[in-house]
Amino acid sequence: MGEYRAHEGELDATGMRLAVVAGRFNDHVTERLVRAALETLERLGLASAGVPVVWVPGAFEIPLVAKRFAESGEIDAVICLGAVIRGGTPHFDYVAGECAAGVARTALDTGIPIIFGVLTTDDLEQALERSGGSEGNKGAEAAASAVEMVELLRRLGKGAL
Ligand code: INI
Repeated sequence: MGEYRAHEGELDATGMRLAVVAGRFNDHVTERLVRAALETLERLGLASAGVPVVWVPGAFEIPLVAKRFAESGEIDAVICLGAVIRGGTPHFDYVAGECAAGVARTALDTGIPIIFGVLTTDDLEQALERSGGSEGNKGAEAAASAVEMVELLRRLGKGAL
């Protein structure tokens, strides 16, 4: 392959206005995601004291609050954190599907990065693995994705292409 021009956002959160929306359902998991997200933001230069964390009943409610933040004009990106665990209930597909669709739609409708840090797993064990266990922490990844996207969009907005 020949030369090409790559564009990637940098991981410096200094001065960014970020918000977290977290689902209380399965909060023993989502609490671990929230903590990892805030720790990551601290590491990337943003004091967690300045990052609002809004708890909603469950993943289904996340998009509505994310939309409120995105439309406020005061937030650069929203980090959505939740845990939808199948556990043999058909409810899973509705909750997980609507949450993902709502998050995606809100990002496209508002132009603000709405990051999908919502675990969708078959069981609790998988959820624990992905919230600080053997598979890392989706909350930390989501926080880094938010910072990267804010920086990337800023750069593209300045005509970097
Ligand atoms: N919400 C979740 O965040 N995770 C789940 O696993 C879950 N399950 O399995 O039902 C869940 N349901 C609640 C849902 O998000 C709403 O809060 C509820 O339906 C009220 O609208």
